[in-house]
Amino acid sequence: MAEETIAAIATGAGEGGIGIVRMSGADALKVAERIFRPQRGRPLGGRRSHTVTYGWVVTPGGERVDEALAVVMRGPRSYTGEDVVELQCHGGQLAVQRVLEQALQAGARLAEPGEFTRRAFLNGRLDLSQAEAVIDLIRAKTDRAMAAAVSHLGGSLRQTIGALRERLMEMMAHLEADIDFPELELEVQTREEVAAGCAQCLAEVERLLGGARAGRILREGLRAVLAGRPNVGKSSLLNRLVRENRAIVTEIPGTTRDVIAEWIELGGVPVQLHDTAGLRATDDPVERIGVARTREALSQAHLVLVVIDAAEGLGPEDREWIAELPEGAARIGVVNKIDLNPAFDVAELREGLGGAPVVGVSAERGTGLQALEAEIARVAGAFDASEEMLVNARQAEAIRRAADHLRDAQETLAQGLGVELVAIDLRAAWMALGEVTGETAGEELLDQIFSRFCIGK
Ligand SMILES: Nc1nc2c(ncn2[C@@H]2O[C@H](COP(=O)(O)OP(=O)(O)O)[C@@H](O)[C@H]2O)c(=O)[nH]1
Ligand SMILES: [Mg+2]
Repeated sequence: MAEETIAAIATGAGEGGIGIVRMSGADALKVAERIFRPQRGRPLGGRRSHTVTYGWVVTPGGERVDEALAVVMRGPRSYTGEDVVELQCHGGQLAVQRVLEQALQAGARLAEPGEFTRRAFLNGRLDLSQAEAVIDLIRAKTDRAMAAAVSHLGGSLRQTIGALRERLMEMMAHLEADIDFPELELEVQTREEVAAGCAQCLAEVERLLGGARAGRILREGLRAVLAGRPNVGKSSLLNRLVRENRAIVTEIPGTTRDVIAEWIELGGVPVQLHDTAGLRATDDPVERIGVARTREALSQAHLVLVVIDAAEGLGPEDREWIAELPEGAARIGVVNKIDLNPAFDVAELREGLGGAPVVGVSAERGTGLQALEAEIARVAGAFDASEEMLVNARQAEAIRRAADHLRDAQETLAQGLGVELVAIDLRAAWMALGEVTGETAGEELLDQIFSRFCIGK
């Protein structure tokens, strides 16, 4: 069954130099021919692929709607793999809207969100990891997130997953031969080979999962929390780091009651910096809620900036809350108000923080801030991974299931159970990995993915 021809505005809303209306499908050229008059020469249907024609978009009555360039790209050498025509007209809201209306009247249907890319996927022009990279690229907010999307768009994840699945397929074929011809007594050798293969695949899969955390931080940002006793200068530090008077600073302890979050970018990684209420026991009901919120922010932190007042040093109350910090979070000791006590012994604090880096700063004078930023950037950089490894949450979930099945296979082998049981585990891993590239993705999953797209993409 031939797919309907779809049309949509492919450029963003608002005014621009040009606006593009895109059409794709078996009748794209026919529809375009009805609404586009070339200035001279043959009608669009007679033009060669990948050529540009100057002319006018017209109504059925021949009235001019807009001046335009028509780009003809015949399938399969087009984005969707189908015949595609793009009409590049003037970038006003009304101009593109009126051109689109002509296309819809001439027989095209309005495209659904992501429908062009979905067709590209269904026609084998892209795999699912590349299709997802299209939307990640459009939404990228930092250089690294963009580089990861470009890498996936180029097929890096497709290749990695493809190679893994091929390897699994080979191992399954070996096992099938054993199951079908047990009299050949190949089993001992096969078991060893499959065990080695499983270990290799698992190592590769775990490498990818290592990138999942980094990918998440790139997309969602590194959560860094300023914590410490009241009045040590947390709010002053936030204001310095975001270069703006965002948080209220006073000499009155307990000024900050709610958690304030601001974004900065360090080392290509978005960092969400949280200022918090000081950690202390208090009778003030509002401050108590603030302290509870601080603890909540701490429990979700990737990085805790442990702020100490240089004039006071590390007290017993500090040791208490530091001991309760979440295991997984990185730490940086920040000795503020170093202007008041330039002789502060930094080594003492480093010890109290289990060897974490410590920097001396003065939020008031602005000293030591570069060193602090460099330390934060270093922590952010620890979530560095090659771009190809920066898989998204959906991909990570499928890869994690593949890892589980591979571990099951290892277990089954170790227990000396039948090879047909090992084959079942390997097949399950192979299926799970296929969800990343889309070979084994169901309709529902595709709906879910492509509904995140914008119309016209
Ligand atoms: N001398 C000095 N005073 C500071 C410094 N940083 C902050 N302060 C002062 O310390 C007090 C508390 O600061 P604030 O940022 O509100 O602390 P917070 O309660 O931890 O958020 C204010 O009076 C600030 O002016 C610093 O580096 N040196
Ligand atoms: Mg404060």
